[in-house]
Amino acid sequence: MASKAFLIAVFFAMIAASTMATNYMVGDNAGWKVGANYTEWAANKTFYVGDTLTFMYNKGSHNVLKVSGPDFQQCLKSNTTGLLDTGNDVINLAKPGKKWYICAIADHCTKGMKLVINVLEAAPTPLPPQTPGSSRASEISSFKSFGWILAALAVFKMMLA
Ligand SMILES: *[C@@H]1O[C@H](CO)[C@@H](O)[C@H](O)[C@H]1NC(C)=O
Ligand SMILES: *[C@@H]1O[C@H](CO)[C@@H](O)[C@H](O)[C@H]1NC(C)=O
Ligand SMILES: *[C@@H]1O[C@H](CO)[C@@H](O)[C@H](O)[C@H]1NC(C)=O
Ligand SMILES: [Cu+2]
Repeated sequence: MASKAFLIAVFFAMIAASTMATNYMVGDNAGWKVGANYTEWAANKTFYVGDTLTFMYNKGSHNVLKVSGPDFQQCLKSNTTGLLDTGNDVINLAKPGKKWYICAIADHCTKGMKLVINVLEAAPTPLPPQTPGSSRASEISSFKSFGWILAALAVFKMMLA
């Protein structure tokens, strides 16, 4: 039955959408380099466990070092364990909390090659862009929840049939 297949497709599409991870290109088109502002880049982004960061740069010109908060403040390279230097470094944000990354080459860190982000526990169901102060967001939210319940009921009924 076509409608059954359609409902199954809708159901799994909703699951996929709600668990979709985001891959962030650090610096967007600028990539990982001296002269970009990574505080500004990270400013209005929300990172969740399961998202990934990709650092793109010319191999040999830069690298990526995960550091502690104090080392980050002072651009210290006291622990170079886990240094990444492929030029296309993908980091999986596996745990929540603050993460600090710097470039460990020359004085690049003090010149601004440093990124701090805060990773949150779980990604919520994505919502369309909202206008602050409007009640539309909660309407959409309850509409989506209703859709979820309908989809779940439909699949449950099929499983019984
Ligand atoms: C980077 O951007 C942040 C936030 O917009 C700003 O406060 C800071 O001064 C900028 N840093 C540089 C080096 O321009
Ligand atoms: C972040 O969002 C605030 C509030 O909407 C805005 O004023 C600010 O310019 C944004 N910053 C960046 C770097 O996009
Ligand atoms: C050095 O860094 C590695 C990887 O980030 C970490 O596992 C290790 O605990 C650190 N060592 C010290 C002494 O901080
Ligand atoms: Cu560098």
